[in-house]
Amino acid sequence: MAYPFQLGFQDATSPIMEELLHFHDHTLMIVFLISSLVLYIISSMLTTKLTHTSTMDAQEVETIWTILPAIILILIALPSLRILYMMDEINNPSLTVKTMGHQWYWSYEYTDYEDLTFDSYMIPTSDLKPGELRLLEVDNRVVLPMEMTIRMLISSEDVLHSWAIPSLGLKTDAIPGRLNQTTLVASRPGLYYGQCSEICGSNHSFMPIVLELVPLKHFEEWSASML
Ligand SMILES: [Cu+2]
Repeated sequence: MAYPFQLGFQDATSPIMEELLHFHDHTLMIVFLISSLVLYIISSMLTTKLTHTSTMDAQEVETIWTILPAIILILIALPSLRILYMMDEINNPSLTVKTMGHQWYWSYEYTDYEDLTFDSYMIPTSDLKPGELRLLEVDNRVVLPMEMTIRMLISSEDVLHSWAIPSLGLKTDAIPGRLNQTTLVASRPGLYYGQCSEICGSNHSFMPIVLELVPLKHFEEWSASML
């Protein structure tokens, strides 16, 4: 989860999020280089008289400052497309979990099991135990096996919501009448927090998401205890 005054992203928990972090750093590097160049040019234009004939009118330099930005754009677009297609891929999921957004809680359905469904409400601040996180803890966590491909199906029962887990690089809109799909792979166990990321109403801030990623053996024990 995020810590106070955090500026960057949360640590990556899925391979996709690692890719996204790399891409973010790569793009930001280009932005910094362009910004410093522009800043340098602005300051030199303000402090000098540009009277050199070969910079006032020159085909060569115009060719360069047309082609160079095009190359830079390609250098951003290609890795971006690569990650886009990686995120779209679903290879043979081991488990499917359907989540529905409601005003204002999430409900989960493990469709591979006969009757494994539950609602997940936020724990009110007055009921929190010491060490629990305000506005983030829920009464029923989504327990999932780690290191496995899980297919998340996301939809909504009333208004637009968005099911988001930053450390897994997931954010999928929950749209009434439409079933969205995303892949979830966690490379390590732990608790992962997220919040509804679509302004959905007055209690929008009070429908958090908590994933509990555990080894497969523990997941089996949990699912058996839930049936
Ligand atoms: Cu919502």
